Amino acid sequence: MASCIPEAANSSATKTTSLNCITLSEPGINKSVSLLKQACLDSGFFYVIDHGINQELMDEVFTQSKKFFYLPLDEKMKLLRNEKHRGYTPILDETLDPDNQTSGDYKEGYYIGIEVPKDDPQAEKPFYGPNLWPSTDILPGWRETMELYHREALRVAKAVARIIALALDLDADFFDKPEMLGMPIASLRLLHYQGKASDPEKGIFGAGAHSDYGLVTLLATDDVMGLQICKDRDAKPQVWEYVEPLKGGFIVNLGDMLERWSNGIFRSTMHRVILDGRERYSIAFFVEPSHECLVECLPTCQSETNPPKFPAVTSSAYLLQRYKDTYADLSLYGK
Ligand code: AKG
Repeated sequence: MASCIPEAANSSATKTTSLNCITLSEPGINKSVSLLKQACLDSGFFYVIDHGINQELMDEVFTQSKKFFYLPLDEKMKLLRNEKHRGYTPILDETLDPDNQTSGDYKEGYYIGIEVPKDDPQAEKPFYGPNLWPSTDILPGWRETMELYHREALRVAKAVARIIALALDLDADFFDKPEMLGMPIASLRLLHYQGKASDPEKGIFGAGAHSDYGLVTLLATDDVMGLQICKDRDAKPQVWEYVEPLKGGFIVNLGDMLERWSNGIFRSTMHRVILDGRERYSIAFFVEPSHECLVECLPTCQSETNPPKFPAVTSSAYLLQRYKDTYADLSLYGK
């Protein structure tokens, strides 16, 4: 198994999963297609290395993220998320698994999307619009760091999407089309778990069990363990395994839209965050296709005996519903 995690680390913790490691460097691309395909059919999670984002930039995003979350709550609340899902999300704002949680997720976050100026007609559409930015007096250089990382992470996601396309027997540029990743709903989300210990029995989680919504998610984490995946959502009891952090690499998982495109062949795997009481930071980059993109079963994934399992849906309709199901109403904050 082509894992990036040394053998000793894998075997010392029995409940740590082993993930395939995909390189984005040219000489390894053919091998990457088969490793990625195997991972997509199995756990829906894999590591990505050699992605070309330098460690200084990754470190700087974590540094700037900490600076933001260290601000007093009233400063952060001035940037409370808006109806476009940009800005600050306080502790308990999101409840990813309402059926099994007794409170919201014990995490705070910050959403940054593709910047669409207010006077651009596209800004009318859900999820497009200008970002909310902390003042440069308080956090100089913050916006520049996040914008650079957003561009770089999108470049990496598009490279991963090309390998996914090949693994699905499609042309490599299948997801590059304007209606797909031309103007994606690509959200950088800074996350901070303040250290409340999780207690699954009592319904308390850093992040409740969920699958991601879009095409792929690139996740960078600090070295605090917390992410768990459940490969078989129908198993009783469910079996959860930790995913080991990988410094400098991304933990990548597939989202629901890819599961729908592939007729359930590629897996959008359930995951959650369980905390042992330590503080934890992570940086997620969610890649969802353009607003109007119609997500429907690919011709290569259906046949007479295997008809489409999911109805076609547009990217934004699917996302709006999922956000509605999991976020507190903005009116709770007097908005
Ligand atoms: C999410 O925000 O969807 C996550 O699953 C975050 C995972 C993590 O922080 O490790």
